[in-house]
Amino acid sequence: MHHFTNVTDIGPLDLAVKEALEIKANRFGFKELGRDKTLMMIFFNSSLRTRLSTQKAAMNLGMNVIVLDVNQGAWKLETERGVIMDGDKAEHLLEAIPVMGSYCDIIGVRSFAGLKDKAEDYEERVINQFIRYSGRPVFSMEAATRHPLQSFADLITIEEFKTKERPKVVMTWAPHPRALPQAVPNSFAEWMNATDYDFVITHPEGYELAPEFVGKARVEYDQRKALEGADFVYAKNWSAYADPNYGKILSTDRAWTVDSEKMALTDNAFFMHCLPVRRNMIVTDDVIESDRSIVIPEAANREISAQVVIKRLLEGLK
Ligand code: AN0
Ligand code: CP
Repeated sequence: MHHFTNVTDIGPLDLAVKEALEIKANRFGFKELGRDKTLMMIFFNSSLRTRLSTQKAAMNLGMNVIVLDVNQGAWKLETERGVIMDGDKAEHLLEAIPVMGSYCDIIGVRSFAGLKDKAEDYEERVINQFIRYSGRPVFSMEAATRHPLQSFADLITIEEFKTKERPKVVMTWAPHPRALPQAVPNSFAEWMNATDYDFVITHPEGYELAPEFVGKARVEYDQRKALEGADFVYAKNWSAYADPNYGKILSTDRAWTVDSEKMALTDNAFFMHCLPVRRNMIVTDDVIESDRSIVIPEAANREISAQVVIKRLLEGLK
């Protein structure tokens, strides 16, 4: 594997999950692979899980790790070409990227959507510039349109907890006070569509995701109907994708919050969320604290998904 930004980079999902479960049972079995190799993690946005789990995964593989928070201590970076740099930005991304590449063997990048210019976000300008100019294998730690390490961890978690061959997985929009990217739901849909699960998306009118991510999923506007018989409930907020409302909040209706009455419509479903989650906006305290909530093992699997990806990138270096 040379780069990891979406589901197609990982190849057959059954093999990826098999490798993940092997690594989970033997995390330190590949310590020689990363010896004297350096992972550089570049954060343009905040993180708890991605930062910690990815660093842990790299350490399991024997790597050295450097973390840079671009907005804390580095020079402010210009990302547009042709700009006369007489403002507050001291350095251009086009110099910063190859310099960063010169100090490491693999680069992880987190760069969220700006939610102002749809074309710019959906072109994935920042991570694509890292791929083009760093000279290193690059993986996404959540880019503008996808969060594949999260979706891979979600898939591993569903495979571990499912009791039916073909579970019903329902991704439901839920309210949130700030405008959030579509990366997590886009990516989750992309990975679920690559399985043979019964996959349903439910959201209020106006929150339709990009058709290339919705794919073959069933879209149901009635949340209660969507939840009937679900085996997994995957809650997430996202801002509008469709024009002219790109990046906007159209609703904060707490009638969409996942509560115990909604969970009672399911087939005793497991509750999932990528975290961080706002309680009593996205999900009530009792649901997230219930014995059907698997948000903690889901987050723990981020170490495993990251380790599979970094291992494969290390193998690709040879
Ligand atoms: C981010 C998002 O929704 O994309 C990161 C989730 C992993 N969430 C927030 O900014 C709250
Ligand atoms: N789920 C996730 O990516 O969390 P962080 O934003 O804390 O990394």
